[in-house]
Amino acid sequence: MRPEEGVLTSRGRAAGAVLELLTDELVVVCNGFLSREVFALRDRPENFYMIGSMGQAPAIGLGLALAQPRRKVVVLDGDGNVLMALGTLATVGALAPKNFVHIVFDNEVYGSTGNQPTLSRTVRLEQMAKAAGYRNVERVRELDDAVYAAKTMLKEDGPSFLLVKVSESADDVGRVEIEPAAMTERFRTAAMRGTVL
Ligand SMILES: Cc1ncc(C[n+]2csc(CCOP(=O)(O)OP(=O)(O)O)c2C)c(N)n1
Ligand SMILES: [Mg+2]
Repeated sequence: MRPEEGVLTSRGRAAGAVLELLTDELVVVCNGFLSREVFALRDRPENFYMIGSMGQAPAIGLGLALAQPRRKVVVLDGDGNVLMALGTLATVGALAPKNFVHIVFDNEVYGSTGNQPTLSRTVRLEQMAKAAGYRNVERVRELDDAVYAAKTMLKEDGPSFLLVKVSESADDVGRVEIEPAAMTERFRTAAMRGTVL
């Protein structure tokens, strides 16, 4: 079902639609409710949930993308997270890994801590990414457009940045039910699969 004109889709629906597109990509998810939603929607060994450290997901994804150039790395991020570590946009833009896809679900709030407004309503994060040197940059408000852009970015050379405007209402989901050490170990195994050292 298409959301009403002007009404934004929930982040859970947008994230679910993006997750359906994935095959063997390595995924790094930012901290907060997005990690919980992704865990509930489509947990897989190729997912790394950044539990706790805000702003760090793209830095981890960048390291992975450089270490595994033949593997697509997808970072699922939030507006507050991006604003916390804006310098990482410059590092990604400067190093320009072709296999790096950065998808930001922008609800214009710090939703995980009580919907305090962020600056993403006025500061165009996708324009900052463009200025930093990301190769493909899109800003979308509709679910169909998000799916189309994500599908395209998963195929083409990056670095790519997709900003998806979503509503601030969060779905009711539980915590990430896997210990960080176990999650890291299974992620490491999944990331090394197929790698010839
Ligand atoms: C350094 C730091 N400051 C604050 C927090 C608390 N915190 C956890 S998630 C979050 C909000 C993240 O915002 P955003 O990326 O927009 O995601 P949303 O919560 O909207 O899903 C905050 C403030 C933290 N974990 N680390
Ligand atoms: Mg947010």
